[in-house]
Amino acid sequence: MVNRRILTLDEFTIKEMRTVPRATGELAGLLRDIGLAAKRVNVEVNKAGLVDILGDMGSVNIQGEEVKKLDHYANTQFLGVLKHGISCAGIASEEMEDPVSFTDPISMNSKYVCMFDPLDGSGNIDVNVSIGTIFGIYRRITERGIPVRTEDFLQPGNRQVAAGYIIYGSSTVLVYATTNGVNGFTLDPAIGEFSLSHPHIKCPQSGKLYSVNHGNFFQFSSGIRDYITLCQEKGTRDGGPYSQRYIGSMVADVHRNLIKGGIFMYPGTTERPEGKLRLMYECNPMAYIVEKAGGIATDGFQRILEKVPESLHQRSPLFIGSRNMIEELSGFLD
Ligand code: P6P
Repeated sequence: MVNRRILTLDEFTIKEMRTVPRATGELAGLLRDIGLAAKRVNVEVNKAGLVDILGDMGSVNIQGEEVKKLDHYANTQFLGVLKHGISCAGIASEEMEDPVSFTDPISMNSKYVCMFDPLDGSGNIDVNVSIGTIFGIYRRITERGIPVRTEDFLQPGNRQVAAGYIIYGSSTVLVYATTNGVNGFTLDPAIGEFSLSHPHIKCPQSGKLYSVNHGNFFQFSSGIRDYITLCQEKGTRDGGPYSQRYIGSMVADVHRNLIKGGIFMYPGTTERPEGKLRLMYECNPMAYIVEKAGGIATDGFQRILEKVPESLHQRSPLFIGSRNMIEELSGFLD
């Protein structure tokens, strides 16, 4: 007997589509395509220590960072599945300097484009720490039937129609958000399908976890330093200890804080005033997800989702998580 309460990702996206008047099924199909590519990436991530797919490809990506072979493999998987699907007209990725437009007639007639960080936290691959994929989905603004252009990708985050991430960790979890809310799916090896495990995710309004790279402490503004000090004092002063949790893999840090409540911070520093994280395919998708779950995401001065992008790979400071914690932080920022 099939347990109808534990829907697979495919069943859930179709069920969600059926609630949307005039839905064509393209978005549901796109999410299923992403789930398929994620399963292929998951296989390689899980055996990365066993085969010679680990380690540096020797090349560097446009960020000037060493490209691990899994980064390249993951980018190829998402590119390949979406190119041969029927729901995506093109993708942009951390691994590619320019967006790729799919040029077959069916793809060119698709109404969606995707932004990807195909394997975030890849520096952790060699030490078996959770890593992840981040994606954001937009309606193209150029007319259907022609190749997409850069302006299809340079849209504010509040123009996303869906966003999500996959964590390749102790289990493999896919979380995605649409206007209908945020839901999480855990890969069930028994059937090889993502199965609904975290329905209707809500970000707790408050939390006791704060995530930041303390190594940058003296490069932060005084306001940020004062807020971090408050988090440490609260541990002794106000109702139970705060804990500092920082994995160095944003997908894992944000996912934990989304579920348990907390704040993740990657502020600007004296060396990097705009911070390290990329606006289009790290900050925007995570901001969309966390805000759909009731949290907040800002760059310290404005909502991430309202930032008008100027370039595909631009960076942004990021403060994201529980509403009360972000609002408390804002009091420290001039
Ligand atoms: P740092 C991983 O490289 C990443 O892009 C994010 O996943 C992570 O949160 C951040 O960088 C960690 O950066 O400077 O603290 O090592």
